[in-house]
Amino acid sequence: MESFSNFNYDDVMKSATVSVIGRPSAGKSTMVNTICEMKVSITSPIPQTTRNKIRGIYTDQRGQLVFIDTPGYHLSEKTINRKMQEVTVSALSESDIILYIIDGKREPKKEEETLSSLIKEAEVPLVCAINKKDIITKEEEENVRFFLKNRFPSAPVLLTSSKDDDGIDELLIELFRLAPEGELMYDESSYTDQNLEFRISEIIREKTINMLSDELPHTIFVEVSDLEYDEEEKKVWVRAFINTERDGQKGIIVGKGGENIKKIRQESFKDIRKIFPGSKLELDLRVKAVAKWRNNQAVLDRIFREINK
Ligand SMILES: Nc1nc2c(ncn2[C@@H]2O[C@H](COP(=O)(O)OP(=O)(O)OP(=O)(O)O)[C@@H](O)[C@H]2O)c(=O)[nH]1
Ligand SMILES: [Mg+2]
Repeated sequence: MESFSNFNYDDVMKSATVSVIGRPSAGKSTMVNTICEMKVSITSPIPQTTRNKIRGIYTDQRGQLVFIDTPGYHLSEKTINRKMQEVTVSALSESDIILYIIDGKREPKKEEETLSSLIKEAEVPLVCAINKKDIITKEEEENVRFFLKNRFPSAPVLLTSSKDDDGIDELLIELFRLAPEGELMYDESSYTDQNLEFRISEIIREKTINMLSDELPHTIFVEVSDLEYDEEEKKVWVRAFINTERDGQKGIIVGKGGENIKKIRQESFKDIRKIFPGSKLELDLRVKAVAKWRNNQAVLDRIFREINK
C-alpha cells in the first residue's frame, strides 16, 4: 500500500469501528485483508463465504480502524441465510462508520435496494466503495454511481480494487476523516482478535471451498475438535473435522485415492503454520457427514457463536 503522503498530521488520535457491508462476493473480505495487509478473513469466488463478524484491525499514525467484515447480504428464507442476515444487520448499528461495498460489475437490483434501505435506517456515517475497478467499464461505474447518488446523496463514493490494492489509501483518508477522536482499542501490532480454533477452522474451510464447486461449499462447516499448543516445546497439534451433509459429499471432499483431502491438508498446513511461527505442526484432518446440519439449531449455534478471544 502506498504511504499517505498528502495527509495533514495533527495531534488528534482517531479510533473507529467500521462495519463492512455488501452483497455476497462484492469483495468485502478481500478489502479487509488488503487494508490489514494480512489474511484476516477467508475469501473465495463462491458467494456467501463469510459467515461471522470478523474483525480486522488497521493502525497507523492517524489512529485505529477496527473493521468488522460481515456475511454478504443475501435475500433468502433458508435458516442459515437468515442467520447470516441477522449477523450483518447487527453489525450495522454497532459501528461508528459503515463501509458499503458494491460490486461495480453487477447492476444494483432488489437485493441491493433492500440492503441500502437497511443501511439508511441505521443512520451511521457512511462511505461507499464501488469495487472491482480493475474489471468494470465506465458505464457500469456510472450505473452504480447513479444508484448511490439517489440513495445517499451526501456520502463519499470511492472507486476501488480490493484485489489490486487500488484506491485504498483514498478510502482510508475518508474513513479517518469520519472517525471520532479516541484511543486505540487494540495493541498497535494486532490485526485480528479471532480465537485460534476459529482461525484454523476458517483456513481449512477456505481450502476446502476453493477445491469444490457449485452448491457444495455451502454444505460444509469445519470444527477444530482438539488444539494443543505447547509454547515452550514449540509444538502444535490440531485435529479438525470437515463436516458435510451427506456421505456422498464426503467422497467428493476426500477425492480419488484421497487426493483432494491431501491437497486441502497441504494448503491448510502452510497457512496454519503462519499462525505459529517456528513451531512444529501436526494436523489431523478428518471428514464427517452431519445430516441436515443447516437446519440443526445446535450446530448453527456453534457456527455463529462468539469468535473473538
Ligand atoms: N477483479 C476483482 N475481483 C475481486 C476484487 N475484490 C474481490 N474480488 C474477487 O471477488 C471474489 C469474492 O471476494 P470476497 O472478498 O470473498 O467477497 P465477499 O464480499 O467477502 O464475499 P462473501 O463473504 O461471500 O459475502 C473473490 O474471487 C475475489 O478474488 C476486485 O477488486 N477486483
Ligand atoms: Mg467475505
